[in-house]
Amino acid sequence: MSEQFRLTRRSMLAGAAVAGALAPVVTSVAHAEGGDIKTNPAATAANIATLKRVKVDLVRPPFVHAHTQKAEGAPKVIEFKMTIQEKKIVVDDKGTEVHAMTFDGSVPGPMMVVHQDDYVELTLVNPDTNELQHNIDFHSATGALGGGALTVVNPGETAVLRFKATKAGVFVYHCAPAGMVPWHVTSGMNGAIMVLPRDGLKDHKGHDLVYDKVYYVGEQDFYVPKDENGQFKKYESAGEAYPDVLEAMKTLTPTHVVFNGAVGALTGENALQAKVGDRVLILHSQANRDTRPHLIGGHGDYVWATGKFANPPELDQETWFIPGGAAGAAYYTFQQPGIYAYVNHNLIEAFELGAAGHFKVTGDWNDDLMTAVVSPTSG
Ligand SMILES: [Cu+2]
Repeated sequence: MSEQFRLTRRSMLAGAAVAGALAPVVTSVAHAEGGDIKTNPAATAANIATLKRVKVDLVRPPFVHAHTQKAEGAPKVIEFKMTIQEKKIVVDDKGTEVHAMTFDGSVPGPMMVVHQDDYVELTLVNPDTNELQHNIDFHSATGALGGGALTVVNPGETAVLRFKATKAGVFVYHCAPAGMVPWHVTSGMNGAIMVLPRDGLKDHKGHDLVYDKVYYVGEQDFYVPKDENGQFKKYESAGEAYPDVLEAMKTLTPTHVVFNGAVGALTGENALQAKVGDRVLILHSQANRDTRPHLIGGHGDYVWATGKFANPPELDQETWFIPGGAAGAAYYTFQQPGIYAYVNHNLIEAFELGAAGHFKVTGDWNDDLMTAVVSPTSG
């Protein structure tokens, strides 16, 4: 058994994990320990040393850390740190539990923002209190499985990855350890990075699109095993749950499809806030499964459904399609006050499985846009 398949220093999960690790899908992960990748740090060190460094503290979604929309000055090295947390979370109001795997403790992991041609330098910490091996694959990065091959960290290990953000857009990142990729991703271990064009976002005519607010919605499908009575099962650990979760995953039928880690995580008191006139950028990722965001009573004025800013945005969208493994961006100026539902417009997933959030918008009502000419009246 090669070193790359060593899941954990703890033995508990060895049986299940090794079985998974031998799946043919991972045969391309020959570089998982970085062993046969030849890097040449000297070639780039001199260049990197001249660049300004900026340390960014990540924040919990749906919020996004402070950033400038246009880059200031030359490309920089943007330093991030994420600590992997394996933790039990409750994913609905019935107390259903998932042994989640998370970047920095949240599902999804935090949104990172840089500008095109900046260098992302991530310190990835896997504390020795964790049970599992993890890594990170950035869809925005080039080479080495998106960095997955260079960041395999066992409990107690830390890795530092640096990559150049050459392409502008919103991109998924996710954990992808050999043999366990879908388990880790559907256990919550995914997030997104936004690489802004250095000159900021533009509309279809090349004019600036400045946003007043940005929110990050991470959509997550969970596969919680059920017992013979149809009740969701509880487990002592991720390892104990693994065989049943694997069978539930293979049905391709999620038991929960949620925004930001749980049913109702973005509703009620946690609704996303805006005012009439606010220009809001909604970033939406789905690391595993297709989705189709829709703002009920609003629109996507400018939408990059697949999230890549070198393409002109589509205008005036009602619903947009984000394929699994991608992140999209929608820009909307709110016109009316009220509560808006923001949903996956597979309405079964929205209303029965959880894929819905709320925007709470304050301001004055515009009768010209809509008015109740005759309120519902009997007779
Ligand atoms: Cu992981």
